[in-house]
Amino acid sequence: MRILAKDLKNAAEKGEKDIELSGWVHRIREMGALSFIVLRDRSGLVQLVLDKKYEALTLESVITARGDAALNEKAPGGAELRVSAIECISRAAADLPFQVNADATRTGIEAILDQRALSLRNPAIRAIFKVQATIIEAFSDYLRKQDFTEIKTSKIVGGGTEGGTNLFEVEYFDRKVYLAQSPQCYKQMLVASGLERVFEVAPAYRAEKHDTPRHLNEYVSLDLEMGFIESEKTLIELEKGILAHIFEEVARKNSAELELWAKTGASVPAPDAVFTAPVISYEEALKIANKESEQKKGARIFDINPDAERYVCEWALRESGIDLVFVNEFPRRHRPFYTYPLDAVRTMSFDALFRGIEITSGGRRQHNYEAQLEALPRFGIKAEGMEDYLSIFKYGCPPHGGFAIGLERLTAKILGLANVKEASLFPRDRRRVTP
Ligand code: AMO
Repeated sequence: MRILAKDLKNAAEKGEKDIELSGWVHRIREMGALSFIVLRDRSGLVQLVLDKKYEALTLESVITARGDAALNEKAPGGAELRVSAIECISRAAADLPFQVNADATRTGIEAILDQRALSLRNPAIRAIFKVQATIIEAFSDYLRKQDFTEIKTSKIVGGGTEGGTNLFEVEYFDRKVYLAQSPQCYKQMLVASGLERVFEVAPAYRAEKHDTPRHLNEYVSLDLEMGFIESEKTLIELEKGILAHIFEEVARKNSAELELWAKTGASVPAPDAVFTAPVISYEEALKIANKESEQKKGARIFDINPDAERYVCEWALRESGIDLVFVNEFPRRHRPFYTYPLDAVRTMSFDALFRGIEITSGGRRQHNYEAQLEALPRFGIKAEGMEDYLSIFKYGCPPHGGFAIGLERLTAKILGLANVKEASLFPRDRRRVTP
């Protein structure tokens, strides 16, 4: 009978015989005439005991072992397989360029990323993507239950949406197009199409030249957009519900994965605590950040920069017991052209800051055709080329808004990873386009 590593103890308790396990050779230890092999499959690690040396076996070879299950308190998982036959299905070359069974928290990021195909075999490194899968599933499920429709929009676009020059140019037959910085215009169009509530999980592209622990050139954006809202406050409440559900699901499904990153402080906040996260204005956030900064560095802060994000999160943790905080009412000069104004200076926009970093931006959008036309030049944008987008406002569009959560940032903060690149399967940075 073929079983998984995680089920061996149960099989041992039942005294099951002639069991088969298949997987990779994680570790080999020889003691006298006995060999102890740790086998790794998708469910975990188990110990195999052989009463002879298996000279030809190498680390990372793929094997099938048969034998009887037996309880053994000293073995990982509390059981072992007493092997009667072993078959090497795919022998790994002995010159492994990455030590798969090493402690991931002590392995350098460059080695991890250079050897991605092998580093993903490390249980802790692979665990990052189990947690990430739960985040995507919980985000999507929560929204489906709220009557949101999942969409997939094109990543090849005619122009930018988020401002700035961080666009990747692509040759498209005989003309230049760009990789989408976000699905912003499309998600708004789809709200106006009558879908009203949409979400998308897809890559977004930013030609950021700087290499920082918080930026990727390709990241996964958890986007949503909904019609008939009055202000960003509805969106903040929605995001609280989503985050609480994500944290609940990660705690429920991924306790083993969190355990593998215990050294870096992996944990999720209690779902209930999410609802107590403070909502403060941009002005208040700046005041808080400056108070902290004056005490610590003596430097003035003029914008919600990475230092300010950290300070405001530390404040939120002290004030409300959770290092999650929503900052709203950003000044118009700091937000993209599509943002809805609150007054002459402020907008109905917000960011979510979690454990010291911005994980979300969002807000209500301008849905008035004339007002949008008038605003464009102030952002240095020409209406020509934007006709498709602008027509949604011209021909009837409800008040609406939405936001986007950066998947890698949220994953990294849950697991205590120092760099978002660790939370991207095949990260793209200025130098790295392989594997
Ligand atoms: P923004 O540009 O702030 O907003 O992006 C939203 C969230 O995406 C993540 N993010 C990134 N993660 C890794 N590397 C990057 N280079 C990167 N850039 C952004 C962050 C950020 O908070 N259209 C709006 C969203 C909206 O209003 O709906 C937008 O894209 O977590």
